[in-house]
Amino acid sequence: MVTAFIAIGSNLGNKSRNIKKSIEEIKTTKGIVIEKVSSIIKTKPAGGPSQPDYLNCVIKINTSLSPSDLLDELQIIEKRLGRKRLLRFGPRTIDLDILLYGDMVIDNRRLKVPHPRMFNREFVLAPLFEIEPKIKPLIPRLRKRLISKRGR
Ligand code: ROI
Repeated sequence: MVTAFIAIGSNLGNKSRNIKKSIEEIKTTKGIVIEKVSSIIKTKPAGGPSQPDYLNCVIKINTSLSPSDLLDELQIIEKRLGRKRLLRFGPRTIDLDILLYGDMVIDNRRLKVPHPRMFNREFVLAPLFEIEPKIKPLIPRLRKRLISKRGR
């Protein structure tokens, strides 16, 4: 079993229900056990086109799924909840991002872990630190490892 962290965001439709529904779906996925769920926080959209405010949250899971199988499952849940990929960085019904997967550094076309944009996103870091305060001092190291792996 590997500990992983997932960021959840929604800014279309019934945002609170979308987030709760996604957590229910994750909970019933084989190979995933939810350990912790952060508060759901209201946040201003960071980047992208003008769009509604978000609700964001982070969950901690234990999983027996590989990173790519975990990504598959999360994308199936996004589709089931009605996500359509319209615009990059545009508004979305539900967004499920893998932030961390154990201490693995992954950099392929489908998946980058640690999530390369998590480090300067308060809407990710605040709920992450709420449920996993001990991760806070590790953040600069995580970021450096990702950068050295990607060779820039
Ligand atoms: N901004 C906030 N506040 N929350 C998000 O989940 C979020 N997701 C995104 C972009 C458009 C970058 N901005 C966001 O993908």
